[in-house]
Amino acid sequence: MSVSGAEIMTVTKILSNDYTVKEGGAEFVAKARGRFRSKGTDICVGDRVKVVFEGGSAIIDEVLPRKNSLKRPFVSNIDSALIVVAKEPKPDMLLADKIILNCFVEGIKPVLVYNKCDISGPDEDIFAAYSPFMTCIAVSAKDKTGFEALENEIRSKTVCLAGQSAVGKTSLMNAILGLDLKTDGLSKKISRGKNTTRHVEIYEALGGKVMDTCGFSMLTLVNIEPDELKYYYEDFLPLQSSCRFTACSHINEPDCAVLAAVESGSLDRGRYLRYLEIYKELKEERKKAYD
Ligand SMILES: Nc1nc2c(ncn2[C@@H]2O[C@H](COP(=O)(O)OP(=O)(O)O)[C@@H](O)[C@H]2O)c(=O)[nH]1
Ligand SMILES: [Mg+2]
Ligand SMILES: [Zn+2]
Repeated sequence: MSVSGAEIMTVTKILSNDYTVKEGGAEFVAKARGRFRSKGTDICVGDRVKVVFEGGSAIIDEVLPRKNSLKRPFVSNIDSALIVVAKEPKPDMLLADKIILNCFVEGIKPVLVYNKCDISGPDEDIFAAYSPFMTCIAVSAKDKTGFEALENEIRSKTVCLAGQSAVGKTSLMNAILGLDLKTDGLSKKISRGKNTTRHVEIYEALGGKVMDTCGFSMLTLVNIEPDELKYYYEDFLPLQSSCRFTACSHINEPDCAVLAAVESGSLDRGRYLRYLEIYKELKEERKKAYD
């Protein structure tokens, strides 16, 4: 590592204005140039950055183009998002659907991880609704049920654990890595103020990288037209050609095959109602943007 030269490194942790950057065996706590602290140009965990050294300090000088990114959790350059739900706390499937939508828009593989299976088996309705179009695995951080499948989703990849507070993200991280990170579902308290939603940390595991993130709630936060929403519902796509109208949005059009599938019970009603909700939110966001 040359002192005067620049290095391309990965941001692995952000606390206030301290950015931990790593590459190979090297690790520094860097500051970022002022221009990266204004809204919309923030650096996130997962970013590949150019680090320069000035007067003995590491400075982030440039952020390389992102392969992809999520807004919440705010991370970049990931292969997949492990969306964790559990019997307790009650699953927030609207949040899960929004993360799944973000994943499909960004080309990230979403995986549904149903944790705490030692308490009760996985929710059959959730598996029936989601397993037709995405990988769903049932696990327990407590007794390591399902860990072979879970580890296969992590091996040699960069993945992020996402989902509500207290579903067991940090516990899963601990069980996978044999670590002892604080697990009370309240880890968000360790970061301050506006950084709460972006406290993320990367750990190396199974030849890959895992990012533990905090619980959060989420607005829609994808930049798509409401009428494009249907293209990111892989469970609706095979039905599209059976709708009467080619441009059917599956909202209130006559002879809609998606609605018919909901009525007949072959598509999950909850998933469809959340689709309507997200569609409505996207419409409202558009309206705000153009008002
Ligand atoms: N019974 C059971 N409890 C779990 C499991 N995983 C996590 N918990 C508990 O759920 C609570 C929240 O876990 P934590 O890992 O902090 O959740 P996080 O907020 O998603 O990181 C803790 O009390 C854990 O002990 C599990 O597989 N089984
Ligand atoms: Mg946690
Ligand atoms: Zn339709």
